[in-house]
Amino acid sequence: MNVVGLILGGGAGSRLQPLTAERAKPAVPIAGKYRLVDIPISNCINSGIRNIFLLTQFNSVSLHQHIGNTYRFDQFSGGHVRILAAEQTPDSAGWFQGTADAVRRSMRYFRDEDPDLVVILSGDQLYRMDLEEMINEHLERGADLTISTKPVAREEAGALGIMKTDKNGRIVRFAEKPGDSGLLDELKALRDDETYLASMGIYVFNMDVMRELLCNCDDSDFGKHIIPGAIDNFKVYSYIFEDYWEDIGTIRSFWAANLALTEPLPQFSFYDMSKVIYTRMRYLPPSKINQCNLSRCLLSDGCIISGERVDHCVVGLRALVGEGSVVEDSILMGADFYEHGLVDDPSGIPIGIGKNCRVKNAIIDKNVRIGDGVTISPEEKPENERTDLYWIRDGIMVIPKNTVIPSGTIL
Ligand code: ADQ
Ligand code: ADP
Repeated sequence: MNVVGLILGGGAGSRLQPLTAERAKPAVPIAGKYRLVDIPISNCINSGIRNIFLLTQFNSVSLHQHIGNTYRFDQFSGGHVRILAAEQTPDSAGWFQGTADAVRRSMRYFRDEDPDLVVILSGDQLYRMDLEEMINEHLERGADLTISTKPVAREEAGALGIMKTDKNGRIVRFAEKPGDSGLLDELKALRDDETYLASMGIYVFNMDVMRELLCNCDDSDFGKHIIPGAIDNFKVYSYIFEDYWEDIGTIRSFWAANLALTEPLPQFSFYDMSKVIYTRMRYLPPSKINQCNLSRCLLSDGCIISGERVDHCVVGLRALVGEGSVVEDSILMGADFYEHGLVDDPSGIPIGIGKNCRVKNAIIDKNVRIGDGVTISPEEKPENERTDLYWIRDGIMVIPKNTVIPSGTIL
Protein backbone atom coordinates (compact mmCIF):
# COMPACT_ATOMS: atom_id res chain seq x y z
CA MET A 1 0.00 0.00 0.00
CA ASN A 2 1.30 3.38 -0.93
CA VAL A 3 0.06 5.82 1.70
CA VAL A 4 0.56 9.58 1.69
CA GLY A 5 -0.02 11.75 4.77
CA LEU A 6 -1.43 15.26 4.34
CA ILE A 7 -1.26 17.57 7.33
CA LEU A 8 -3.61 20.55 7.33
CA GLY A 9 -1.33 23.20 8.68
CA GLY A 10 -3.82 25.99 9.21
CA GLY A 11 -6.18 28.35 7.48
CA ALA A 12 -6.45 32.02 8.35
CA GLY A 13 -5.00 31.16 11.77
CA SER A 14 -7.07 33.73 13.62
CA ARG A 15 -7.93 31.61 16.66
CA LEU A 16 -4.32 31.34 17.83
CA GLN A 17 -3.44 34.98 17.26
CA PRO A 18 -1.10 36.57 18.25
CA LEU A 19 0.98 33.36 18.37
CA THR A 20 0.44 33.03 14.61
CA ALA A 21 1.14 36.68 13.79
CA GLU A 22 4.72 36.05 12.73
CA ARG A 23 4.79 32.32 12.10
CA ALA A 24 2.75 29.62 10.45
CA LYS A 25 0.52 27.70 12.86
CA PRO A 26 2.51 24.44 12.51
CA ALA A 27 5.57 26.31 13.81
CA VAL A 28 3.91 27.40 17.07
CA PRO A 29 5.99 25.98 19.97
CA ILE A 30 4.33 23.45 22.29
CA ALA A 31 5.51 21.67 25.46
CA GLY A 32 8.63 23.83 25.68
CA LYS A 33 10.74 22.27 22.96
CA TYR A 34 8.41 20.94 20.25
CA ARG A 35 6.31 22.60 17.59
CA LEU A 36 2.66 21.83 16.85
CA VAL A 37 3.51 20.08 13.61
CA ASP A 38 5.78 17.58 15.38
CA ILE A 39 2.66 15.82 16.73
CA PRO A 40 0.99 14.82 13.43
CA ILE A 41 4.34 14.21 11.71
CA SER A 42 5.47 11.91 14.54
CA ASN A 43 2.12 10.09 14.45
CA CYS A 44 2.67 9.49 10.73
CA ILE A 45 6.28 8.32 11.11
CA ASN A 46 5.41 6.04 14.06
CA SER A 47 2.65 4.52 11.91
CA GLY A 48 4.95 3.83 8.97
CA ILE A 49 3.80 6.80 6.85
CA ARG A 50 6.92 8.50 5.58
CA ASN A 51 5.68 10.46 2.59
CA ILE A 52 4.20 13.51 4.18
CA PHE A 53 2.94 16.84 2.84
CA LEU A 54 2.29 19.82 5.05
CA LEU A 55 -0.30 22.25 3.68
CA THR A 56 0.06 25.78 5.00
CA GLN A 57 -1.11 29.29 4.19
CA PHE A 58 2.07 30.95 5.33
CA ASN A 59 5.50 30.10 4.15
CA SER A 60 7.33 31.11 7.26
CA VAL A 61 11.08 30.93 7.71
CA SER A 62 10.82 29.22 11.09
CA LEU A 63 8.64 26.48 9.60
CA HIS A 64 11.06 25.79 6.76
CA GLN A 65 14.00 25.73 9.14
CA HIS A 66 12.25 23.41 11.52
CA ILE A 67 11.08 20.93 8.89
CA GLY A 68 14.32 21.10 6.90
CA ASN A 69 16.53 20.55 9.93
CA THR A 70 14.40 17.92 11.66
CA TYR A 71 12.86 15.54 9.17
CA ARG A 72 15.70 14.16 7.11
CA PHE A 73 15.01 10.61 6.06
CA ASP A 74 17.84 8.34 5.17
CA GLN A 75 18.45 7.46 1.56
CA PHE A 76 17.82 3.73 2.03
CA SER A 77 14.36 3.74 3.55
CA GLY A 78 13.27 7.00 1.92
CA GLY A 79 10.56 9.47 2.85
CA HIS A 80 10.02 13.21 2.98
CA VAL A 81 8.09 16.02 4.60
CA ARG A 82 7.26 18.62 1.94
CA ILE A 83 5.75 21.98 2.66
CA LEU A 84 3.07 23.07 0.21
CA ALA A 85 2.27 26.71 0.82
CA ALA A 86 -0.80 28.32 -0.68
CA GLU A 87 0.28 29.75 -3.96
CA GLN A 88 -1.30 31.46 -6.90
CA THR A 89 -1.23 29.65 -10.21
CA PRO A 90 -2.87 30.66 -13.50
CA ASP A 91 -5.85 28.42 -12.80
CA SER A 92 -6.22 29.16 -9.09
CA ALA A 93 -6.16 32.77 -8.10
CA GLY A 94 -6.24 33.45 -4.38
CA TRP A 95 -5.38 31.55 -1.27
CA PHE A 96 -6.74 28.27 -0.09
CA GLN A 97 -10.30 28.82 1.01
CA GLY A 98 -10.99 25.82 3.20
CA THR A 99 -9.61 22.38 3.93
CA ALA A 100 -10.98 20.74 0.77
CA ASP A 101 -9.67 23.60 -1.40
CA ALA A 102 -6.26 23.22 0.18
CA VAL A 103 -6.18 19.49 -0.58
CA ARG A 104 -7.60 19.95 -4.09
CA ARG A 105 -4.93 22.49 -4.98
CA SER A 106 -2.10 20.35 -3.68
CA MET A 107 -3.34 17.20 -5.36
CA ARG A 108 -1.10 17.66 -8.36
CA TYR A 109 1.92 17.34 -6.07
CA PHE A 110 0.96 14.27 -4.09
CA ARG A 111 -0.70 12.57 -7.08
CA ASP A 112 2.79 12.14 -8.52
CA GLU A 113 3.48 9.65 -5.72
CA ASP A 114 0.61 7.52 -7.03
CA PRO A 115 -0.86 6.81 -3.58
CA ASP A 116 -3.52 4.17 -2.93
CA LEU A 117 -4.58 5.89 0.28
CA VAL A 118 -4.40 9.45 1.53
CA VAL A 119 -4.51 10.15 5.26
CA ILE A 120 -5.57 13.68 6.19
CA LEU A 121 -4.60 15.01 9.61
CA SER A 122 -5.21 18.27 11.44
CA GLY A 123 -2.23 20.32 12.46
CA ASP A 124 -3.55 21.55 15.79
CA GLN A 125 -4.35 18.52 17.90
CA LEU A 126 -2.52 16.74 20.71
CA TYR A 127 -2.86 12.95 20.61
CA ARG A 128 -0.92 9.80 19.89
CA MET A 129 -2.55 7.46 17.42
CA ASP A 130 -1.58 4.33 15.54
CA LEU A 131 -2.76 5.28 12.07
CA GLU A 132 -1.83 1.83 10.81
CA GLU A 133 -4.62 0.37 12.93
CA MET A 134 -7.09 2.82 11.40
CA ILE A 135 -5.85 2.00 7.90
CA ASN A 136 -6.18 -1.74 8.55
CA GLU A 137 -9.77 -1.31 9.70
CA HIS A 138 -10.44 0.81 6.61
CA LEU A 139 -9.10 -1.95 4.36
CA GLU A 140 -10.84 -4.81 6.19
CA ARG A 141 -14.19 -3.09 5.83
CA GLY A 142 -13.61 -2.25 2.18
CA ALA A 143 -14.34 1.39 3.03
CA ASP A 144 -14.04 4.32 0.62
CA LEU A 145 -13.49 6.80 3.42
CA THR A 146 -12.89 6.27 7.15
CA ILE A 147 -13.27 9.04 9.71
CA SER A 148 -11.54 8.81 13.03
CA THR A 149 -14.07 9.48 15.79
CA LYS A 150 -14.24 9.97 19.50
CA PRO A 151 -17.17 9.62 21.89
CA VAL A 152 -17.75 13.03 23.52
CA ALA A 153 -20.17 14.59 26.00
CA ARG A 154 -22.97 16.91 24.90
CA GLU A 155 -21.12 20.05 26.04
CA GLU A 156 -18.39 19.37 23.50
CA ALA A 157 -20.56 17.87 20.76
CA GLY A 158 -22.10 21.06 19.38
CA ALA A 159 -18.77 22.42 18.15
CA LEU A 160 -17.63 19.25 16.35
CA GLY A 161 -18.75 17.15 13.40
CA ILE A 162 -21.26 14.65 14.87
CA MET A 163 -22.40 11.44 13.23
CA LYS A 164 -24.64 8.45 13.59
CA THR A 165 -23.53 4.99 12.53
CA ASP A 166 -25.24 1.67 11.92
CA LYS A 167 -24.25 -1.41 13.91
CA ASN A 168 -21.33 -2.09 11.59
CA GLY A 169 -19.82 1.35 12.07
CA ARG A 170 -20.97 2.71 8.72
CA ILE A 171 -21.88 6.37 8.96
CA VAL A 172 -25.51 7.02 8.06
CA ARG A 173 -25.83 10.67 9.15
CA PHE A 174 -23.36 13.51 9.67
CA ALA A 175 -23.87 17.08 10.85
CA GLU A 176 -20.97 19.55 11.01
CA LYS A 177 -21.03 21.55 14.26
CA PRO A 178 -24.76 21.15 14.96
CA GLY A 179 -24.71 23.46 18.02
CA ASP A 180 -26.98 22.70 20.96
CA SER A 181 -30.01 22.06 18.76
CA GLY A 182 -32.73 19.50 18.14
CA LEU A 183 -30.48 18.12 15.43
CA LEU A 184 -27.99 17.18 18.11
CA ASP A 185 -30.72 15.25 19.95
CA GLU A 186 -31.32 13.19 16.85
CA LEU A 187 -27.65 12.27 16.62
CA LYS A 188 -27.48 10.93 20.13
CA ALA A 189 -25.11 8.16 21.01
CA LEU A 190 -24.63 4.61 20.14
CA ARG A 191 -23.76 3.13 23.51
CA ASP A 192 -25.60 5.17 26.07
CA ASP A 193 -27.63 8.36 26.15
CA GLU A 194 -24.88 10.77 27.02
CA THR A 195 -22.25 10.32 24.38
CA TYR A 196 -22.05 11.58 20.84
CA LEU A 197 -19.71 10.32 18.18
CA ALA A 198 -17.51 13.21 17.06
CA SER A 199 -15.23 13.53 14.05
CA MET A 200 -11.60 14.15 14.97
CA GLY A 201 -10.99 15.68 11.54
CA ILE A 202 -8.70 12.74 10.64
CA TYR A 203 -9.62 10.94 7.43
CA VAL A 204 -8.41 7.94 5.42
CA PHE A 205 -9.47 8.26 1.77
CA ASN A 206 -9.05 5.87 -1.10
CA MET A 207 -7.22 8.03 -3.63
CA ASP A 208 -9.70 7.42 -6.44
CA VAL A 209 -12.61 8.30 -4.15
CA MET A 210 -10.89 11.48 -3.04
CA ARG A 211 -10.26 12.45 -6.63
CA GLU A 212 -13.90 11.88 -7.50
CA LEU A 213 -15.18 13.78 -4.46
CA LEU A 214 -12.91 16.78 -4.90
CA CYS A 215 -12.64 17.12 -8.64
CA ASN A 216 -16.33 17.03 -9.49
CA CYS A 217 -17.26 20.01 -7.34
CA ASP A 218 -15.79 23.19 -5.95
CA ASP A 219 -16.93 22.69 -2.35
CA SER A 220 -14.41 24.17 -0.02
CA ASP A 221 -14.58 22.25 3.26
CA PHE A 222 -14.44 18.61 4.34
CA GLY A 223 -16.64 18.93 7.41
CA LYS A 224 -19.23 21.24 5.88
CA HIS A 225 -19.52 19.87 2.36
CA ILE A 226 -17.44 16.87 1.31
CA ILE A 227 -18.21 14.47 4.19
CA PRO A 228 -22.00 15.08 4.34
CA GLY A 229 -22.12 14.73 0.55
CA ALA A 230 -20.13 11.49 0.55
CA ILE A 231 -22.31 9.51 2.96
CA ASP A 232 -25.08 8.56 0.53
CA ASN A 233 -22.86 7.58 -2.36
CA PHE A 234 -19.80 6.04 -0.74
CA LYS A 235 -18.94 3.58 2.00
CA VAL A 236 -17.99 5.92 4.83
CA TYR A 237 -17.04 4.32 8.15
CA SER A 238 -16.19 5.47 11.67
CA TYR A 239 -13.00 4.33 13.37
CA ILE A 240 -13.43 4.80 17.12
CA PHE A 241 -10.47 6.20 19.06
CA GLU A 242 -10.77 6.25 22.86
CA ASP A 243 -7.44 7.65 24.04
CA TYR A 244 -6.49 11.22 24.89
CA TRP A 245 -7.20 13.66 22.08
CA GLU A 246 -7.32 17.41 22.46
CA ASP A 247 -7.97 20.12 19.92
CA ILE A 248 -5.44 22.88 20.65
CA GLY A 249 -6.60 25.41 18.09
CA THR A 250 -7.59 28.19 20.52
CA ILE A 251 -5.55 30.17 23.05
CA ARG A 252 -7.47 28.66 25.98
CA SER A 253 -7.18 25.04 24.81
CA PHE A 254 -3.53 25.57 23.85
CA TRP A 255 -2.72 27.00 27.29
CA ALA A 256 -4.69 24.28 29.13
CA ALA A 257 -3.20 21.40 27.11
CA ASN A 258 0.33 22.69 27.71
CA LEU A 259 -0.19 23.10 31.44
CA ALA A 260 -1.89 19.69 31.68
CA LEU A 261 1.48 18.23 30.70
CA THR A 262 2.88 19.36 34.05
CA GLU A 263 0.63 16.92 35.96
CA PRO A 264 2.50 14.01 37.62
CA LEU A 265 0.80 11.56 35.24
CA PRO A 266 -0.44 13.60 32.29
CA GLN A 267 -2.95 12.11 29.87
CA PHE A 268 -0.56 12.77 27.03
CA SER A 269 2.99 11.58 27.61
CA PHE A 270 6.10 12.78 25.85
CA TYR A 271 7.95 10.05 27.74
CA ASP A 272 6.67 7.09 25.69
CA MET A 273 9.87 6.07 23.91
CA SER A 274 8.13 3.37 21.88
CA LYS A 275 6.34 6.16 20.00
CA VAL A 276 8.69 9.09 20.20
CA ILE A 277 7.52 12.60 19.40
CA TYR A 278 10.28 13.90 17.17
CA THR A 279 11.61 17.41 17.09
CA ARG A 280 14.73 19.28 16.18
CA MET A 281 18.03 18.29 17.79
CA ARG A 282 19.57 21.51 19.05
CA TYR A 283 22.68 20.62 21.07
CA LEU A 284 21.72 23.03 23.83
CA PRO A 285 23.40 22.97 27.25
CA PRO A 286 21.56 21.65 30.32
CA SER A 287 19.25 24.03 32.12
CA LYS A 288 20.83 25.83 35.03
CA ILE A 289 18.92 26.64 38.22
CA ASN A 290 20.87 29.20 40.23
CA GLN A 291 18.11 29.28 42.80
CA CYS A 292 14.34 28.91 42.60
CA ASN A 293 11.42 27.01 44.04
CA LEU A 294 10.34 25.07 40.97
CA SER A 295 7.19 22.94 41.07
CA ARG A 296 4.90 21.37 38.46
CA CYS A 297 7.09 22.59 35.60
CA LEU A 298 8.27 21.32 32.27
CA LEU A 299 11.75 22.73 31.96
CA SER A 300 13.29 22.72 28.50
CA ASP A 301 16.96 22.75 27.55
CA GLY A 302 19.28 25.72 27.85
CA CYS A 303 17.34 27.71 30.48
CA ILE A 304 18.91 29.86 33.20
CA ILE A 305 16.58 30.26 36.18
CA SER A 306 17.31 32.49 39.17
CA GLY A 307 13.75 33.34 40.23
CA GLU A 308 12.02 33.03 43.57
CA ARG A 309 9.25 30.66 42.44
CA VAL A 310 8.11 29.08 39.20
CA ASP A 311 4.97 26.97 39.64
CA HIS A 312 2.69 25.19 37.14
CA CYS A 313 4.52 26.40 34.05
CA VAL A 314 5.88 25.20 30.75
CA VAL A 315 9.33 26.76 30.44
CA GLY A 316 10.62 26.84 26.87
CA LEU A 317 14.10 26.65 25.33
CA ARG A 318 16.69 29.17 26.53
CA ALA A 319 14.19 30.82 28.92
CA LEU A 320 15.71 33.23 31.41
CA VAL A 321 14.07 34.18 34.73
CA GLY A 322 15.70 36.83 36.93
CA GLU A 323 16.14 36.93 40.70
CA GLY A 324 13.08 37.44 42.90
CA SER A 325 10.59 36.79 40.09
CA VAL A 326 7.46 34.66 40.57
CA VAL A 327 5.89 32.93 37.57
CA GLU A 328 2.68 30.90 37.89
CA ASP A 329 0.23 29.10 35.57
CA SER A 330 2.03 30.32 32.48
CA ILE A 331 3.78 29.27 29.30
CA LEU A 332 7.21 30.81 28.70
CA MET A 333 8.27 30.05 25.15
CA GLY A 334 11.85 31.06 25.79
CA ALA A 335 14.25 32.54 23.25
CA ASP A 336 15.82 31.77 19.89
CA PHE A 337 19.29 32.88 20.94
CA TYR A 338 21.51 33.98 23.84
CA GLU A 339 22.84 37.51 24.15
CA HIS A 340 25.97 36.71 26.18
CA GLY A 341 25.61 39.94 28.18
CA LEU A 342 25.54 42.11 25.05
CA VAL A 343 21.95 43.33 24.86
CA ASP A 344 20.89 43.21 21.25
CA ASP A 345 18.09 45.80 21.48
CA PRO A 346 17.89 49.62 21.67
CA SER A 347 15.76 49.36 24.84
CA GLY A 348 18.78 48.00 26.72
CA ILE A 349 16.50 45.38 28.30
CA PRO A 350 17.92 41.86 28.13
CA ILE A 351 15.90 39.02 26.67
CA GLY A 352 13.86 37.02 29.21
CA ILE A 353 12.11 37.90 32.46
CA GLY A 354 13.93 40.46 34.59
CA LYS A 355 14.20 40.69 38.38
CA ASN A 356 11.29 40.85 40.84
CA CYS A 357 8.57 40.33 38.23
CA ARG A 358 5.14 38.74 38.76
CA VAL A 359 3.69 36.67 35.92
CA LYS A 360 0.38 34.78 36.13
CA ASN A 361 -2.00 33.19 33.60
CA ALA A 362 0.11 34.30 30.69
CA ILE A 363 1.71 33.07 27.50
CA ILE A 364 5.02 34.84 26.91
CA ASP A 365 6.06 34.26 23.30
CA LYS A 366 9.70 33.97 22.20
CA ASN A 367 12.38 36.65 22.48
CA VAL A 368 10.29 38.88 24.78
CA ARG A 369 12.25 41.40 26.87
CA ILE A 370 10.73 42.05 30.28
CA GLY A 371 12.42 44.64 32.50
CA ASP A 372 12.60 44.55 36.32
CA GLY A 373 9.56 44.81 38.61
CA VAL A 374 7.01 44.09 35.85
CA THR A 375 3.57 42.60 36.62
CA ILE A 376 1.83 40.52 33.97
CA SER A 377 -1.68 39.21 34.65
CA PRO A 378 -5.02 39.20 32.81
CA GLU A 379 -6.94 39.79 36.05
CA GLU A 380 -9.79 42.32 35.68
CA LYS A 381 -8.90 42.97 32.06
CA PRO A 382 -11.69 42.82 29.48
CA GLU A 383 -11.69 39.99 26.99
CA ASN A 384 -9.98 40.83 23.70
CA GLU A 385 -8.34 43.97 25.07
CA ARG A 386 -5.34 44.60 22.89
CA THR A 387 -2.42 47.00 23.25
CA ASP A 388 1.12 47.18 21.84
CA LEU A 389 2.27 44.99 24.74
CA TYR A 390 -0.41 42.32 25.14
CA TRP A 391 -3.61 40.71 23.95
CA ILE A 392 -6.21 39.23 26.34
CA ARG A 393 -7.72 36.11 24.78
CA ASP A 394 -9.88 33.49 26.51
CA GLY A 395 -8.85 35.01 29.86
CA ILE A 396 -5.12 34.59 29.17
CA MET A 397 -2.64 37.46 28.72
CA VAL A 398 -0.55 36.79 25.62
CA ILE A 399 2.67 38.77 25.15
CA PRO A 400 3.57 38.65 21.43
CA LYS A 401 6.98 37.60 20.15
CA ASN A 402 9.79 40.21 20.43
CA THR A 403 7.73 42.55 22.68
CA VAL A 404 9.72 44.84 24.99
CA ILE A 405 8.15 45.67 28.37
CA PRO A 406 9.93 48.45 30.28
CA SER A 407 10.88 48.06 33.95
CA GLY A 408 8.14 48.88 36.43
CA THR A 409 5.26 48.30 34.00
CA ILE A 410 2.09 46.94 35.64
CA LEU A 411 -0.04 45.26 32.99
P1 ADQ B 1 -12.39 22.34 12.43
O1 ADQ B 1 -11.14 22.04 13.17
O2 ADQ B 1 -13.21 23.50 12.88
O3 ADQ B 1 -13.33 21.03 12.34
P2 ADQ B 1 -11.29 23.40 10.04
O4 ADQ B 1 -11.38 24.80 10.48
O5 ADQ B 1 -11.74 23.07 8.68
O6 ADQ B 1 -12.13 22.44 10.90
O7 ADQ B 1 -9.79 22.92 10.28
C1 ADQ B 1 -9.30 21.60 10.20
C2 ADQ B 1 -7.79 21.68 10.19
O8 ADQ B 1 -7.37 22.19 8.94
C3 ADQ B 1 -7.17 22.61 11.22
O9 ADQ B 1 -5.96 22.05 11.66
C4 ADQ B 1 -6.93 23.89 10.45
O10 ADQ B 1 -5.87 24.60 10.99
C5 ADQ B 1 -6.58 23.34 9.09
N1 ADQ B 1 -6.94 24.21 7.96
C6 ADQ B 1 -8.07 24.92 7.78
N2 ADQ B 1 -8.06 25.58 6.60
C7 ADQ B 1 -6.89 25.24 6.00
C8 ADQ B 1 -6.26 25.60 4.77
N3 ADQ B 1 -6.85 26.38 3.91
N4 ADQ B 1 -5.04 25.10 4.51
C9 ADQ B 1 -4.43 24.27 5.36
N5 ADQ B 1 -4.96 23.89 6.53
C10 ADQ B 1 -6.17 24.37 6.86
C11 ADQ B 1 -12.81 19.80 11.84
C12 ADQ B 1 -13.92 18.95 11.25
C13 ADQ B 1 -14.92 18.59 12.34
C14 ADQ B 1 -14.19 17.91 13.47
C15 ADQ B 1 -13.07 18.81 13.98
C16 ADQ B 1 -12.24 18.13 15.04
O11 ADQ B 1 -14.56 19.65 10.19
O12 ADQ B 1 -15.94 17.74 11.82
O13 ADQ B 1 -15.10 17.58 14.52
O14 ADQ B 1 -12.18 19.13 12.91
O15 ADQ B 1 -11.27 19.03 15.53
P1 ADP C 1 14.10 27.10 17.95
O1 ADP C 1 14.65 26.59 19.19
O2 ADP C 1 12.97 28.01 18.08
O3 ADP C 1 13.93 26.05 16.90
P2 ADP C 1 16.42 27.90 16.54
O4 ADP C 1 17.55 27.27 17.23
O5 ADP C 1 15.91 27.32 15.29
O6 ADP C 1 15.23 28.08 17.53
O7 ADP C 1 16.74 29.39 16.28
C1 ADP C 1 15.70 30.23 15.84
C2 ADP C 1 16.23 31.28 14.96
O8 ADP C 1 16.84 32.35 15.69
C3 ADP C 1 17.30 30.75 14.04
O9 ADP C 1 16.93 31.14 12.74
C4 ADP C 1 18.53 31.46 14.49
O10 ADP C 1 19.37 31.68 13.39
C5 ADP C 1 17.95 32.77 14.96
N1 ADP C 1 18.89 33.56 15.73
C6 ADP C 1 20.03 33.17 16.31
N2 ADP C 1 20.68 34.16 16.89
C7 ADP C 1 19.95 35.26 16.69
C8 ADP C 1 20.07 36.65 17.04
N3 ADP C 1 21.11 37.11 17.71
N4 ADP C 1 19.07 37.48 16.67
C9 ADP C 1 17.99 37.02 15.99
N5 ADP C 1 17.83 35.74 15.62
C10 ADP C 1 18.79 34.87 15.96
